[in-house]
Amino acid sequence: MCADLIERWVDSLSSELRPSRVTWVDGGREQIQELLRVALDENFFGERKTLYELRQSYFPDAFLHRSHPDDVARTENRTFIVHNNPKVVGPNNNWMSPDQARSALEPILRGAMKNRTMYVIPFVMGHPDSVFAQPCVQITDSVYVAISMCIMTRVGEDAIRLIRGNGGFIKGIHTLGELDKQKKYIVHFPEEDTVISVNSGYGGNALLGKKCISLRLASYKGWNDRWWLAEHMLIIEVETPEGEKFYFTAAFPSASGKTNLALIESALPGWKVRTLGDDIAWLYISDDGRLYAMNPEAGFFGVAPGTSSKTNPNMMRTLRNSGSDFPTLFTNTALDPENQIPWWEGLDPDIPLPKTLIDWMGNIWSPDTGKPAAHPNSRFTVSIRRCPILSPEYDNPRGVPISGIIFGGRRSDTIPLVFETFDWEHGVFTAASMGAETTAAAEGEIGRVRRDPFSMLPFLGYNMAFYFRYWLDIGKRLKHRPKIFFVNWFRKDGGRFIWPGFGENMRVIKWMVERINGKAKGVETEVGILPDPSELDIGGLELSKKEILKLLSVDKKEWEKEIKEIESFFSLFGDDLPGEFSRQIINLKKRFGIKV
Ligand code: GTP
Ligand code: SPV
Ligand code: MN
Repeated sequence: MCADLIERWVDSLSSELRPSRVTWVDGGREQIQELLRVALDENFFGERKTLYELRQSYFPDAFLHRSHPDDVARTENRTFIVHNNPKVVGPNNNWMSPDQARSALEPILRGAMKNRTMYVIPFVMGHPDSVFAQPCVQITDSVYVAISMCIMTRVGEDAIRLIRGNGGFIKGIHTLGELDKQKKYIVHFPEEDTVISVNSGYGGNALLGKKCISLRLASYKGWNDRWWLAEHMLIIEVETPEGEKFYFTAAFPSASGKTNLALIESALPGWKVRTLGDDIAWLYISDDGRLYAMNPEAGFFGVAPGTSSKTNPNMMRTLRNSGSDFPTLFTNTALDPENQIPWWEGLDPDIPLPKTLIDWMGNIWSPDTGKPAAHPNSRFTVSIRRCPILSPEYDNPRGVPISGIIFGGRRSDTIPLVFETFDWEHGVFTAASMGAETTAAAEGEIGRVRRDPFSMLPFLGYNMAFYFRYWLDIGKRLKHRPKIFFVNWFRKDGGRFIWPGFGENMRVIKWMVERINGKAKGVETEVGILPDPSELDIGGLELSKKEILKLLSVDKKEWEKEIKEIESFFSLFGDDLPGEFSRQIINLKKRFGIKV
């Protein structure tokens, strides 16, 4: 009956899209090998091959894909939410009416898969035996996307079983179309559990299980269901030298450190971290009154530049690990043609700059171009099963109980290295006020500070004011509320990062654990509770006293500017903004001695 359900849907799509073949993807080892063969033989828009085989002895099972040079990041201004009521969609999203969506998409979809294969991919987001388990089916005419979906999600039998039980599934329709930038649309229909994405083949635009389904549709669903949340968060397990375990989630905007913190190799002896997820967390209120978290994905789609054994040794181990059924794809990295291995800026010392180098577009690269050889948003797609520090709890259908939620973003100034908020309401308000510098993960200007509440601005499927209210409400319903922390690894002095970051971030996590178990007292400031400098374990770091004070400083002038920007952002939401936020703004101003 369920196969019928999918088949009927596939039939109706086939008559619209007109593929020459339909291939059902089961995610099995043999079929993936077949898909890889297809991709290695295929021309990508007549310009280059879809996939290049790399030297397997360095990165096992590794392949390189070059996307269209105009299609290298998420495209927020072509991303839409369709709803009858624009108010539900909110000023944080691009709204489309159902009619507009139909008339924009229908002409593009008609015959779009002519002379192409349509891949039908049934998959589950969330542990298949968990309360979350969302069965989905994506169709695509990109074999690269089909292989990527097998790495990033749980493809196959479980999905079919769940669809049979459920009688329905989330639908993803993806076609490369002509890769015409003007006709690129990533359109979400939260009321119909559907996403349609056309004219892009890249990352979050095309792997629909990721941002489209697991954040935009899922956040809407969670809000409607009133018991769960879909968040742009990593999940880690922290084990103290005494063997006590704490679970944290952390939300940083795109390309701002989630994958790195998720796989952190602790710089502190005796302190261990294990990974549960690096990008998306689904959270729910459990019967025991705690907030639990689960990673709905099954792979990492990580930023390559900057990744090395110096910064992220556990990711290098993951990429060099063998023994998974899934290949590893590198997208838009550079290539060392002599050794057939990928290369990116920051890979030194693992692989020093090779004598000759092909850039991410396939041209011979030379340093005097002044441009990076790998695209700044070049990425690897790798199964989470390859990760040597994967927590066994990743396979626990219950998820893990969260003790602390961390928020952060790139800020050269204003935001201290770490602080804890006074309580849940203050935490929600502060997360809602977050600003961060933009990165190469999305098209547009890079390095501009914009408000990115909860690091969800590009990913929330409904009105952000309603989301703020929902977060406040969740706090009221929790018996044991996680503590809410803020971090900033990116504060600068004279153009240089003050904090060493990466493995050393463990020192900050340690302080959080000591706030949770009551060992650290902290110091109250205008913005929250900061560590007393003596409470931060900085032994062995080359940081001057002046630098520590700078990292922990709260500057009134900088905050006056910050508060103005927060108020101006909040004004977008008018009366929909929770009343609690006006009180929080007044209190914040009062603590700074600013007139209210
Ligand atoms: P998305 O996959 O886009 O959601 O990104 P992400 O949040 O997982 O970011 P990721 O960990 O991939 O980091 C992005 C960039 O930030 C990389 O180039 C890292 O080298 C850099 N980065 C990560 N952590 C730190 C840190 O602690 N300090 C500094 N200075 N840079 C960091
Ligand atoms: C992000 O941009 O936050 C990513 C990459 O994780 S993408 O899948 O392209 O959204
Ligand atoms: Mn992300």
